[in-house]
Amino acid sequence: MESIYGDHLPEMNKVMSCLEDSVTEIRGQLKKKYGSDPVEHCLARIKSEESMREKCRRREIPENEDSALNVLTDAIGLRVICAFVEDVYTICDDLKALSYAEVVKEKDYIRHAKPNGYRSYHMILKVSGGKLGLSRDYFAEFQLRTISMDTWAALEHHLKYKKNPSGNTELLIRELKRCADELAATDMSMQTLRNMIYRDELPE
Ligand code: 0O2
Repeated sequence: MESIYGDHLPEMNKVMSCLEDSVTEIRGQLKKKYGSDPVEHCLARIKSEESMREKCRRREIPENEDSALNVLTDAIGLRVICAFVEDVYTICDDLKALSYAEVVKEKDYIRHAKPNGYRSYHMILKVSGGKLGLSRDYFAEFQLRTISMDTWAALEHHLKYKKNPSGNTELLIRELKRCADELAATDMSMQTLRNMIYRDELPE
């Protein structure tokens, strides 16, 4: 079967590498400026053929190249895991300043957590093909979050796909939300501690 991405996979990989390089450069600059790396780790992936087709079906849109590259915007995805909450916003600002991409959508699920407790900062970038010598523009999704937010999202993702034999779904949802809120409170405390320690060195 032909790829849902047509013959664009090589260019998509180039866009992904370019964005990864930009994150590395931003990290380097911030490390030089403030003495510590604000990013714990960064993961990048092209959404698998199977996941992309599944998402098209879920959205009830055609399983084709147009849907994968023009309608859905997360074929190229990067997840940046930061040490502290304020680092997320610092990295976001630097990504917004990239010369070859523009932000077309942002969702601040940190200040406005999803009802289930999910927290993360989502940003869709439109990467200019013209500026990178490519045949077209590409969308890429950034998910930026702290270690705690990432831990919760990973565990919730596991549980979401598990059958709940207890039948007590409401309790499960409530407990997941409670864990998310406790982790968020811990993130706030850790941020306060860091601000006390690095009072004179952090960005305003
Ligand atoms: P996958 O397989 O992880 O990629 P939109 O139409 O853009 O407003 P969309 O695409 O749902 O709606 O965007 P949103 O809300 O920004 O979420 C996009 C991605 O964030 C999801 O991708 C998940 O990866 C992650 N995410 C959002 N909500 C949750 C949540 O409650 N729990 C966890 N663990 N992850 C979440 P996909 O395509 O749904 O899945």
